[in-house]
This record gives sequence, structure tokens and C-alpha cells, in this order.
Amino acid sequence: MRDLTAVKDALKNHQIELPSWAFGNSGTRFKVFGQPGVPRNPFEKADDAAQVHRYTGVAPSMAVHIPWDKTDDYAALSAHAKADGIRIGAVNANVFQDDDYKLGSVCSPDPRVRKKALAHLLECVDIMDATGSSDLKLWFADGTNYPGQDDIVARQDRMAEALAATYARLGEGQRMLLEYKLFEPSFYTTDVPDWGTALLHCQVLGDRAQVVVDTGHHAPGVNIEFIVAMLLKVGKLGGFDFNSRFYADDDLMVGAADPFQLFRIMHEVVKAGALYPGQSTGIAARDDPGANEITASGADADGITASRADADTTGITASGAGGRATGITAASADAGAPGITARSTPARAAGPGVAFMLDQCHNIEPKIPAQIRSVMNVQEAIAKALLVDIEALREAQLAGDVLGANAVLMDAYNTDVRPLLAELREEMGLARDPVAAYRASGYAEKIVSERVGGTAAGWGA
Ligand code: RM4
Ligand code: MN
Repeated sequence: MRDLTAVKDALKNHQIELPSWAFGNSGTRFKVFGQPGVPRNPFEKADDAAQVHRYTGVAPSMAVHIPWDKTDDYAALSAHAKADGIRIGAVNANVFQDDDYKLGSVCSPDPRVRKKALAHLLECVDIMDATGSSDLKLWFADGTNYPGQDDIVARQDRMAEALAATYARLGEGQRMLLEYKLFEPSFYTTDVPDWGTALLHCQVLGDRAQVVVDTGHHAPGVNIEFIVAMLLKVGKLGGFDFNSRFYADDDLMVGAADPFQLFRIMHEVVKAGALYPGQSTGIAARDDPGANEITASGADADGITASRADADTTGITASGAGGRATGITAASADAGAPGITARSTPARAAGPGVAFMLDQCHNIEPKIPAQIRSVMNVQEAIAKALLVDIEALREAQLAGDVLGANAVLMDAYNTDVRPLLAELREEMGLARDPVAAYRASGYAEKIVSERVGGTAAGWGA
């Protein structure tokens, strides 16, 4: 898409969700450096998140994390956010900060602990009802540290059981987003370590269970855009937790470590029409000549698709009855739903589409401008992805023009989109430079002088 008006329109439609915890104090296991003016409760976090939206115009929601954002009155929190000009987004469950969870939460060998963890997941759905949130985001610290510590498969069964019970509790318009992470805090096995495990669970659960890709949760060198492309293809990408990493799960500002990777991810999103519900891909006809020619037998048009009948027998079982079943089955009727077909058309995700969330911690930099910078970084990557000349790219690809195809992509990536984004902001009635406008507003000084006393929000608070 190289029509600049269309690029700007797409950018105006794209929304980014902010994490409440980015506004609180955070640190490493060595030290949490407190900052003055930090919010003391979720209401003040919403006030700060609203500042980010005020200067960027594209960040109208704030995810909450329970119990960090626990309050007696979630409807009041929603109303407060609304008065600030934003809304409460995903509800994140926290089953990793309680002594009971030393050996895991929903995968713990202790049924009492599993019950307690499940009760928390269900409580999070109650909170969604009160806040009007559509997304329940689940990340589990569950895992083991030593070989032999617990049974890998039994833990999967326990996980499947808890997920099935939570899924069954979801109401109209609500979905479950399951996030994987390679390691940490567990160092030997993690119970949902990768997109394959997350996808297996989500496929068993049904349409309203989707995978979250946190960009910091992979081994070094993993091709994240490949994972994104595959999940989009089967309609199972529920959302992103954006951040950057140099070494492990560093939670740095998105786009700080590897803006090229962010662009490559966004290229897949744009191609799949997943930037926002109703996004046009700018591709007139998606039929690649020959796309259906690569099938195993030639007789069956389904290509890479495993037959649906098979899908039922290879899932993840919640019953633990196991028997001859080889995997993770919650005996869902939907198990065969999203498969990979030989067609190149990506499946459209059901419901609200892909949630573009930030999941970052600003340990040493001021938090509000860091969130503004992160939103800008995401926008820059998207703008560049929207500038890719898709038709020229496809032509070069089909012609086997390796250098030509790569050049099309790099041309877009190497475009300086900052003037375009400044123009976009002006059209939206915003300052051309959001960070400078925030700095000039005096808000940072105001919160420092007003937020005196009480306990600053932060890790464990
Ligand atoms: C995890 C994961 C979750 C986040 C917690 C705080 O590593 O990324 O999304 O909620 O950290
Ligand atoms: Mn995350």
C-alpha cells in the first residue's frame, strides 16, 4: 500500500493497549528503583495511561493485572477510566505471587492449590464482567526446576482441566488469551513454553481461545514473524505483548532492541489484514497460481491439513484418563476447527481481532514518556509495513527474484516515516511530537507534587 492517505487511515484505526503495571515501580531481582509521582492505585494508573492516549491518540485502553490492580469497585474503575477518556482492557490473572504456588498453580501436584488457582482465574472473569473487558489473559509461571521433579504429561492434564473450566465460564463476547514463555521462573520445564503447546490447548478449547505472542518469550534467534504468520493463518493469534529483549525476557521498550524484527512482524500482520477488524490487505486477488498444487497425494486438495478426524485423537486430554489418547484433549467438539490449508488466505480471527498490547517495565526511565515512545515505535513499524509494495513484492516472489523481493521489503523498512506520522498526528488534532508535548504539559511535575504519601504501586504491591 503506497497511497499515503490509506496508510494514514489504517494508522488511525489501529489501537494499542497499555499495561497498568508499566506505570508502577518495577525492577530486577536485584533492585526496584522507586520513582516519585508513581501511581498508588489502579485509578491513578488509569490517569497516567490516559496521558499516553492523550498525546498519541491510539492507546485508548489499559490492561489490568489482578491482584496488583485489585479494588473494591471495578465498575467505579471502569467509570474512572471512561472519564479519563480510556477504557479497561484485558484482565491479566496472576497465579505466580503466592507462597502456595511454589510448585505451580493450576499444574501444582496439590489439588488444594489447583483449586485455589482456578478460583482466581474464575474471579478474573467476574472482574471482566464488571469492567466490560473482553479479554482474559493467562500466563502461567508453572513449571519445574529439576528433571524428575514432576510428571510432564500429568501437568499438561492439570493445565487442560483448569483451562477448560475457565473457558466454560466465559460469557458472551469474552475470550481467553493464552500466553507462552520459554523459561523463567522455571528453569527446567515450563508448562506452556511455546506457541505449539499454547496452540494445542487453544485448539482443544475452541474458537474463543487464542494465543498471545509476547515478543520477549522466545529463545534467542527464534523467527517470531514465522510464528505470527502461522497463528494468523489459522485464526489463532489473539494478541501481542510487545517489548524488546537483548538477552532474556528484558521487557524493554518495544522496538528498542530490534526495530527490524518489529517491522517484519507487522508485515505479516498487515498482509493478513489483522491490523484492525476490517483492515484491507491491499491485495486485489489473493490466489497465488499454483497455491494448491503442493498436496501430499495430489488427490487430496487439503495439502498440509491433517484431516479433522485425526485432530480429535491427538489433542490434549483434560481427563487424564489417557488410555490410547496421545495428548491433550478436553474432548472439545471444536478440536478440528482451525487447520492449515493449502490455500494462502489467512483465517480471520473471530471477535475483536488481534489485541496489540504492550507488556513492558520501565525500571530506570520515566514511565509515561517511555510508554509514549513505545506506542510511537509500534506506529513506525506499522507505517513501514503499510508502505510495502505488496503487488511488486508478490511479483518478484513469483518470478523467483530473490534480490528484487528483498529490495521491495527493505525499501519500505528504510523509509523515514517520522514526517508521515507527524502529519498524521496533526490531522488527528495532536502535537507532531508527543514526547515533547507531554514534557511541556507539566503533568510529570504535577503528579510528583500531588502523589505524596501512601504506597507507590509496584512489584508485589
Ligand atoms: C510475564 C508475562 C505476563 C506478564 C507478567 C508480569 O513474564 O509476560 O504477560 O503479565 O510477566
Ligand atoms: Mn507478557
